[in-house]
Amino acid sequence: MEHRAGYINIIGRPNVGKSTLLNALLGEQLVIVNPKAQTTRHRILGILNGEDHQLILSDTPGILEPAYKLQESMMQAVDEALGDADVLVVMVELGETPAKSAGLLSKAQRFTGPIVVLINKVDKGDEGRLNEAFDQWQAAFPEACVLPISALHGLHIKELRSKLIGMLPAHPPYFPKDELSNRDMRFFISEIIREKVLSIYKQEIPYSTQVVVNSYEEGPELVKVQADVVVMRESQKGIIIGRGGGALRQLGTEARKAMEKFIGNKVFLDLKVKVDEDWRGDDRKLRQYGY
Ligand SMILES: Nc1nc2c(ncn2[C@@H]2O[C@H](COP(=O)(O)OP(=O)(O)OP(=O)(O)O)[C@@H](O)[C@H]2O)c(=O)[nH]1
Ligand SMILES: [Mg+2]
Repeated sequence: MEHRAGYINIIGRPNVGKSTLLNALLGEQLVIVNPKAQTTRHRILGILNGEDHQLILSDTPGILEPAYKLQESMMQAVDEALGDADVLVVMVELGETPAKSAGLLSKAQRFTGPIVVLINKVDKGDEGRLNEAFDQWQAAFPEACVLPISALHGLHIKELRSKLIGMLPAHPPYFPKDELSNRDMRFFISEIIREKVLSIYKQEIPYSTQVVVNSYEEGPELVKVQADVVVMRESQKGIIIGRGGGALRQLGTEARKAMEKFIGNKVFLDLKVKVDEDWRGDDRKLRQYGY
């Protein structure tokens, strides 16, 4: 039996639904999803293993014009994904036009392998809008296969999964067949906390926050987690904590519940808030935080 394996790398503008798609294709909530843009900051692999195939999906940060060093690192993650893709998945959302997505186009059109263009969030529009979008994206990528989907509602996801498996080259597996990601539990735990920061706090706070998991100890009945919420300025620390500590308590409770769901065990979460001056603009600090 011939084995197929390869990298299917998903790129697109912020917030179009790349992480939602990764989860939908895997059939589990591996990576964080949020209505705010710039949720994903890293390239994260999700591995779908079958007897005769291994589909390695890459989630990537949304393509933007970088304004600070963290965003530069995010765009390096996108370039890396463009470099090793066997198949490139270009995700757009209904209403997005090629004319307005110059950054995405210039990156994707450099890719010489097979491309699948996904028009996501088709649940938000009617047939007329979809036909118009279909023609525009097919014209922008004449060689590509263009497919309408809804990652959130699972529309055409099964068909897409089969199609992607069929596009994989003959290759032995790249990873052990029981591996689901290139990231470890500490990473996903820190992402769960960051997702709650995105949903609880406003404006610049989520974009100035980094989460570090210092310890993760699995006991028989309880997992103990100690993590730092790192912000850029003293004033932001005050906002994270909130009046009487209320906001931090809410963050802790919501993050703990999400972790318990993810791990399938009870969690004791100890959260501390720290200031690291301008961490997102400093190469050395970014490297230290894993960017
Ligand atoms: N209506 C609708 N919403 C969707 C669909 N897919 C994703 N969304 C929503 O779009 C928002 C962004 O989804 P994400 O998966 O975080 O998007 P992303 O492209 O990974 O975003 P970044 O990581 O910020 O680049 C979330 O609120 C999702 O629930 C869809 O098919 N239909
Ligand atoms: Mg994402």
